[in-house]
Amino acid sequence: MTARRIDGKAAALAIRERVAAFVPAFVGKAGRAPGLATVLVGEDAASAVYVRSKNRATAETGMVSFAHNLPDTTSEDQLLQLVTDLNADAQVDGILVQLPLPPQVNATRVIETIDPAKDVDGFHPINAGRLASGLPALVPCTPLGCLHLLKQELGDLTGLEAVVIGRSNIVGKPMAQLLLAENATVTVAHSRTRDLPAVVRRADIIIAAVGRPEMVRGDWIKPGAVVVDVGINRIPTDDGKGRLVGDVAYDEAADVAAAITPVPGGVGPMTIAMLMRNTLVAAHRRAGLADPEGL
Ligand code: NAP
Ligand code: L37
Repeated sequence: MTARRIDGKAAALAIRERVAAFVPAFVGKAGRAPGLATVLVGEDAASAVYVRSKNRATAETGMVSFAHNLPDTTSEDQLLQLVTDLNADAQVDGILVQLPLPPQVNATRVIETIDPAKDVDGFHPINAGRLASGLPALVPCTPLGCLHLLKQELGDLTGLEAVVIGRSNIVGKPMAQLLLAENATVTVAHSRTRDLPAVVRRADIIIAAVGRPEMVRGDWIKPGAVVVDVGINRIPTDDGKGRLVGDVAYDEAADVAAAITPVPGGVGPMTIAMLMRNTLVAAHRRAGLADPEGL
């Protein structure tokens, strides 16, 4: 075990404290605190945990959270109506609709209905397009958190070989755009990639966002690489509680890598910290104030 363990919990706490420090000045200028509306539909256990953490972090940061918990029988029209109401609500700066949504609801339609200025998840096509075009955008929280950890570990990423495993709109694609904007040389791998181990062996930076427990093995990793493990997989244990593991075989990888994020305690807490950041930024832009500096 030679790799440095990247402490996402500590980095996330530091970001949340910095966000909190901006809130009183915002209240002074805008006459209200930044507000985040969360929308949880149905009973997905993991989603319920994450949304509760997000609401708690919002309050701890001095912002206001508006929690909407809807039954899994909610129709698409009902959800679109709620989003339309939140778009029109002046107290709400950020709208987060937690995915996955039940099958009767078309997630794309819901995302496209969110006001791009309130899209703190950065999932609206306007924000995805702005990110890809190098324009100011709201950027998805998980890749933003990964980038923060990478820059903390490596400083300038210019010229480094980055391999992103996974091409989802939530993680893989925006991650690739952020790395490209930092002048890394970026490869995006996916389920049709031929000889994934050989592709990953080229990488100075590995981002694993697949959803397959411990798929990335130690012998896929170039000595000295930095590994960011986005995967959250619950695997069964004898006591019935289950155990969280990432997409990377941690112990094997830690013998080869220079630094690696653990699961839990790595990217997960950063996702929530970056949501706080995006909510603060959205509030400033909506109030006609300059972006908070040094976040
Ligand atoms: P997703 O939408 O299911 O995408 C998974 C990606 O992995 C797809 O692009 C898929 O390829 C690729 N893939 C699947 N099997 C593969 C294989 N055998 N080899 C190479 N690539 C393969 O998942 P996601 O939303 O991006 O999430 C990925 C993981 O991150 C999940 O474990 C999720 O729980 C976790 N996550 C964590 C956070 C956090 O805050 N820590 C946030 C979001 C997600 P195709 O496109 O070809 O199907
Ligand atoms: N913004 N994020 C946004 N929108 C969505 O629709 N699905 C989704 C999404 N994903 C998300 O919230 N992911 C996420 C994953 C893990 C954590 C938080 C958010 C997290 O806090 N993880 C902890 C462990 C939590 C646990 O024990 O289950 C960690 O340390 O990794």
